[in-house]
Amino acid sequence: MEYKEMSCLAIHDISGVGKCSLTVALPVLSCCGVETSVLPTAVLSTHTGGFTGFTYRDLTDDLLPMAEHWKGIGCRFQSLYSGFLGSAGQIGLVEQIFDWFREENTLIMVDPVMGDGGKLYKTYTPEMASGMARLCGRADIVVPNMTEAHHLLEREYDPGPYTRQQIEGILKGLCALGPRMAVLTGVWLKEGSLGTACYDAATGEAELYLTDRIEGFYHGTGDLFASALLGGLLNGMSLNAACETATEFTWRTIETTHEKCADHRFGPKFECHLPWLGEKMEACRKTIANPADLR
Ligand code: PXL
Repeated sequence: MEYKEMSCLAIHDISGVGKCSLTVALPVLSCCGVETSVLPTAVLSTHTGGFTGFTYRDLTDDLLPMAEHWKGIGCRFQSLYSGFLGSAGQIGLVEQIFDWFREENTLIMVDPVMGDGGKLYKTYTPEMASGMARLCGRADIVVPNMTEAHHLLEREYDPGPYTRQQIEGILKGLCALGPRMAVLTGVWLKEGSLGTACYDAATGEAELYLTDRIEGFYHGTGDLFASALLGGLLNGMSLNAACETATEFTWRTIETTHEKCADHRFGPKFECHLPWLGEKMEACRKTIANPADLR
């Protein structure tokens, strides 16, 4: 099959209510002009962060048969993007799927979804820790929050504030696991700020993108940020430009969620900001003859 520029295989769960993972990745990547195929790792009634009584159907046994079928019909993807995984076994299968679909120019993004606010999610087991670090080692870019980064680096969680030096140390530690690029969320230097930081081991350059902190905890914003970041990179943005754009998109969404939603468990109110994101992507495409050449 012909190789498609701007295509993605997204490997995450699908949570029916509480916008996160695939229900965020699909609309955001589509809005960025990225043709997205999905490999659902599990089907849940809601995400696991804040609701009780959610249903959980594990799809581990379907992962390889689905991927085999795609191999058989000649599917190829420009990027592979993994997020929430349900078990240590699934991590090994995703590694195998990366091996099957990786080509010379494939961009592999791993969002090592494990926890937030210093705590691991209920479904995350200790044996998944080493597997997730190994999976990150197979990626070109990893996108953890501060909780996940500390866990991956086997450091005791530090809630912040952080110094630039600390943040650079974490970014470099993440790249030492194997990926060329690392992007951190939940970065802050002083009261009232919050944002992201990115690092490219090839250039040794680190950059921070800080915004005004909006009080509260917003489920699904990590998935929103990572998906917009990938969209930017596939459109030919530099790591810094993609990180800046994804940070602003996430901040705009949080502002709307803060204003309009009483219960943040139901997910970020991002839909009204998709046109803004789409315009940023289109503006970038217009300046670049062949986005794939720039990666
Ligand atoms: O947003 C991360 C995420 C993804 N998928 C599921 C989750 C969470 C976070 O709580 O529970 C099922």
